[in-house]
Amino acid sequence: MNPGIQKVEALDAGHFVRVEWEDGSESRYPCVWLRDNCQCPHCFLRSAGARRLVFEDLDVNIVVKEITLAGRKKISITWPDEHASEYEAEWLKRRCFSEAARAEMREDLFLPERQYWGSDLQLPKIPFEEIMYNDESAYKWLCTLKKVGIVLLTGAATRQGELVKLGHRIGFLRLTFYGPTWQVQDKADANNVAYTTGKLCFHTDYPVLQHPPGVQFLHCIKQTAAGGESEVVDGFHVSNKLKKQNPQAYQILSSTAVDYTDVGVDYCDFAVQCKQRIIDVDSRGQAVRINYNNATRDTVFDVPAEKVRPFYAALKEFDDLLNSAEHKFTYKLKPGDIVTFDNWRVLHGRQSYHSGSEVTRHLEGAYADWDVVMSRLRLLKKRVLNRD
Ligand code: OGA
Ligand code: NM2
Ligand code: ZN
Ligand code: ZN
Repeated sequence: MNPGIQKVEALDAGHFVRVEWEDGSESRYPCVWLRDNCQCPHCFLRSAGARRLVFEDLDVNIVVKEITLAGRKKISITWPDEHASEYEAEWLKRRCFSEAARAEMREDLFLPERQYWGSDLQLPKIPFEEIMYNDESAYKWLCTLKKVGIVLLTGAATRQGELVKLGHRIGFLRLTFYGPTWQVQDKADANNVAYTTGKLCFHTDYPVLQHPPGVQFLHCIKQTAAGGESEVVDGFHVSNKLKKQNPQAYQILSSTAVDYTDVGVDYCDFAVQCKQRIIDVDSRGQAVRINYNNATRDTVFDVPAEKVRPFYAALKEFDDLLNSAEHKFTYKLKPGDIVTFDNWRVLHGRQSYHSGSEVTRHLEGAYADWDVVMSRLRLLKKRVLNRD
């Protein structure tokens, strides 16, 4: 860390600046980018950490007029209009355009590392108390949630309201039509299949929303004696398996827009419709979000008739892989447990249980957005790693 600069020079008729570091390595910075990112108070609002420079004022063909090295830790550039910019060595180093430096920055900002799992999952567990009061534990919780996709918090009180506290710990919860938090229990005239005693096959929650909740919390307040076991499966791991086993099925599921519907009343009345691909992929074809809930998949299916059966065949292959003993992990929530999981990656289900006159099973649920969770994770990381 803290590299010094050996030498600076302009290259390519002033369109690039080349920095030679003390360790002999070099970085090249395009001048248009340097001018765009001038850190002076005129161009950059320090208090907001944001650019003040307006794009109209940027000359995309700009070249340097003069460049000097100021004591190994800073470079100064004078532009053709005499505007002066200074850049610190450390700031430049972190923004190096080499493939390796960009990969490092990407990892630092987005923690893309994934640990795939199957029935061999060692369900990560942390006491609820610890993550609430200890920053290192909270950091560990969120890192594991990102990397593995599921963490069980243990020992919470067996009453409603613990998830609201958890929401405050990260920032805030995601409000949906089912309310700020919601009660999973057998209800008369249930407005969702989750609010019955029936089996829930593997699903992600809320694919009917354009931006489905990234993270889900389920707090067990009361658990029934027989049945009601939980199941989870790593949707990204299974997607990789499907791609290898049946590329055609993967292609269909990652390209067909499936209609979802949810109509009813809860927090307020709602009539939600959305089209989602069951396996959402990035530009490199890697699965980034599973959108699958068989209960809310619409009867309306906006595809040509001849594409229907091939779609069902593809979904059957995926569903069979999800349910294979090799891939799924079964456990039973105890009162005081809070399961936290990546709702874009982990599909979850539950076994049916018996209904009675009295409520024998009660979970309180809530959602959070990945933006909020990752934001808290970055702040905790900074606090935990900078404390010596
Ligand atoms: C749900 C759900 C799981 C359970 O409410 O969406 O998946 O164990 N519940 O009841
Ligand atoms: N609940 C649990 O997609 C869904 O309908 C998931 C949502 C009712 C808030 C269930
Ligand atoms: Zn400036
Ligand atoms: Zn669910």
